[in-house]
Order: sequence, then structure tokens, then C-alpha cells
Amino acid sequence: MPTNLPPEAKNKWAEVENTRNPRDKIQRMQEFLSLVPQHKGTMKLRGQVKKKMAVLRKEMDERKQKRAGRGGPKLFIEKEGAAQVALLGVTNVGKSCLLGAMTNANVLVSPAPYATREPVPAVMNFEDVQFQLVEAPAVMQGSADGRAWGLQTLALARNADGLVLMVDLSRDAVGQLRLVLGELEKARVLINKPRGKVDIDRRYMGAGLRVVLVGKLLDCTLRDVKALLQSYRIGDATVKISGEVRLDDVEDAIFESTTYRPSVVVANKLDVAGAASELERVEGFVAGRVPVVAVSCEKRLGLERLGTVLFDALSVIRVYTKQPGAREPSQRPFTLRRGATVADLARSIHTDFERDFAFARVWADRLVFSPQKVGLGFALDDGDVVEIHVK
Ligand SMILES: Nc1nc2c(ncn2[C@@H]2O[C@H](COP(=O)(O)OP(=O)(O)OP(=O)(O)O)[C@@H](O)[C@H]2O)c(=O)[nH]1
Ligand SMILES: [Mg+2]
Repeated sequence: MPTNLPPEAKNKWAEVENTRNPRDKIQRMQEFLSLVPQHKGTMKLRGQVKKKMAVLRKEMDERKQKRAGRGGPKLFIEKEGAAQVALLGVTNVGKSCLLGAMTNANVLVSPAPYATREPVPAVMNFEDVQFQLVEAPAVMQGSADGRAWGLQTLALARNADGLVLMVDLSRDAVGQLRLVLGELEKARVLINKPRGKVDIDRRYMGAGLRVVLVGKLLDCTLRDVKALLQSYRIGDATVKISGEVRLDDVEDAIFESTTYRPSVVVANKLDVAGAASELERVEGFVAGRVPVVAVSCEKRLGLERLGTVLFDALSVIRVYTKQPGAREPSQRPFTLRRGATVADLARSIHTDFERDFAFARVWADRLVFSPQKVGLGFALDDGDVVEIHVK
């Protein structure tokens, strides 16, 4: 739906973007909101801006607390392992119980609601890779608007590489899933790959406006896109448009980008009476959009599937490097994402490796001739053995 913002509002948003100081930024956002007409077309936008203000306020608070020596709960958890997976769900679904079953974390499993109030990170082993699971404090109605620790929980979801959405089969599991998905949507996190994507990378003054289109504009021309950006005074930016995109999507991206996070639904408490029919309802609701893994954390049932499903959903691949002349490849793999090339591998080993790269040799079953001599652009796959030769 078009927002049809008046030019004053668009100008004000340009001011917001150019303001660094958080206090001033919040002030300008408030002014912006007063210039936005209150109709259905601007509802989403108004919500988004209010949420941004809440996040800024929270960050200011945190900084203040830090200065006062009271390190409050952290907004981000440092990543470890092949991927960071945020564990989300309403209270009491068994998130802590899952963490306790899959990792060696010391967790508090409790029948009392809202037992976990801070993110708890722990390492989960799967074959020869490690994932970081982070239990997020429970999602509730209103989390995305800043209720309780909601902003922290959703920031964690946005920053993670993937999500486990956990539901409790002893209660209305579809209702729980709906609630969590609703809050994620408000926080601009999608669990399915969108058909199109708009990325606006603001550049230094004088850089000019560059629109890179590697997809299709559904209801507008390139000229419309540029005119829209200019109406928001975005003159120095690289705008990447991929897939199928509408003009509304471009306007959306001006305020905040949407992120996609591969997700897995974990349906817990399979041991309780009536769980099977509840599981059927969950599967019907999910309708194949994301994988569903049914478990009982307490009885340790079905958990072995979780590793494989996460590994696939996150598109992790393992690559084993070999020193030229060595007989055996390394035991510990490098973990990359599906589609990664030899250049990505070289870069993750050492920055010099890409610069001084001569050629690589790859051993893999799928190759007709193995080992094969390849260049930086070669796409790697799970299980490949790679020997990099430098100049
Ligand atoms: N029957 C059954 N109960 C379970 C299972 N997993 C967890 N529970 C129980 O569910 C309750 C909540 O478990 P927690 O792991 O603390 O739940 P949580 O999602 O971490 O909850 P909060 O952190 O408080 O939001 C506890 O009483 C657990 O014993 C299960 O597989 N089956
Ligand atoms: Mg918990």
C-alpha cells in the first residue's frame, strides 16, 4: 500500500538519516512521525519508526549503564562455530530443556514462566562442526514493540544466522507459532526467502546514486525508483535490487531492510497425551515452508534429527584444507555457506591467501578428474578437500 508521504515528511526522514547522535535522532524521528498522515497506508511505517526509536532508547540506556559500571544484558552475543542459531518461542515451551539436552550448558529448566531472562549461548556439536545455540528470553505478544526484553530477543533473532522456532505440543502449538511469527514479522525478519530484495547502501557525499538491477521491477520503472529515492533525498547510495520487487518494497527498504533467516520449527513435548494430533496441526499450518522436527527434550526423543536438519537449513558446507605435499587433509573443516568459492575459502584462511593465490587443487567425488586444478571462482561443496598454492 502506498504511504503517500508529504514532501516535508520525506525531507525530515533525510534529516533523520543524516543525524548520528542518538538523542537528536530520536527527536527528529518524533518530528517525522508528526508529519506522517495517519492512514492505513502508513500504519506499518509508523510502527517501524516507533520500534526504531525504542531500540535507540534502549541502546542509549545500555551505554549509560555501562558508563556507570553496571553492564546490563548484552544486545548481541558474539558468534562462535559454523553458525549462530537463536532459539525462540513463547515461555515454557522447553527452550532451556533443549539447550540442556543438546549442549553442555548449565541451564535452568523450570515450570515457572519466564525463567530465562537473558540470552544463554552454548555450543552444540554435530559430526565435526559446531553450532552456537542461543536461548532467547521468551517471545510474548508485544515483544517487537519493546515489551519486557522483547527488543533484545528480536535483535538476537535478526543477528543470528538461523532460527529454531520452538512450540509446545501440550498446548495450542499453532497459536504459539503464529504469535512468534507475528512478532518476527514486525521486527522485519522473514523465515522464507523473499521473492525480491532491496539493499540500500548509503555512501559518502558526492558518490552519486547507483541502482543495480539484477531482477525485475513489477509495477514501476527504474526511473520511478530513482524518483522515489530522490524524493527522500537519497542521492549518494548504491541500491541493489534483486528478484521481483515492487515500488513499495523500495520504499520499505528506505526505512529498514527486511532480513531473511533460515528457520526450523521444533515441536516439543511429543511425550504428552494428544501431542500427535497437535503435531499434525502444526505441520498443516507450516505446510512445508520450513522443516518441522518433533521431539521430547525431557525424554530425549527425536533430537538426533535436529543437527542434520539445521545443517541443511543453514546451507553449511565443510571444506577440508590440505597443505601442498601433505598426505592427509586437516581434521577440522572450514565451514562455509553453500555457493562459497575457493576465493571465500582463501579469504577465511588468511587475507594474504587470496592476494597471493596461484591455483588450487580440489579433491571431490563429483569431479570427473579428481584432483582438479581450479581458480578462485570455483564453487565448493560439502566434503571437498582443497589444496591452495600461493605464488
Ligand atoms: N512433558 C514434557 N515436559 C517438558 C519437555 N521439555 C520441557 N518440559 C517442561 O516444560 C517446562 C518448561 O521448560 P523450560 O525448558 O524451562 O522452558 P523455556 O522455554 O526455557 O521457558 P522460559 O525460559 O521460562 O521461557 C519445564 O517444567 C520442563 O520440565 C518435554 O519434552 N516433555
Ligand atoms: Mg528457559
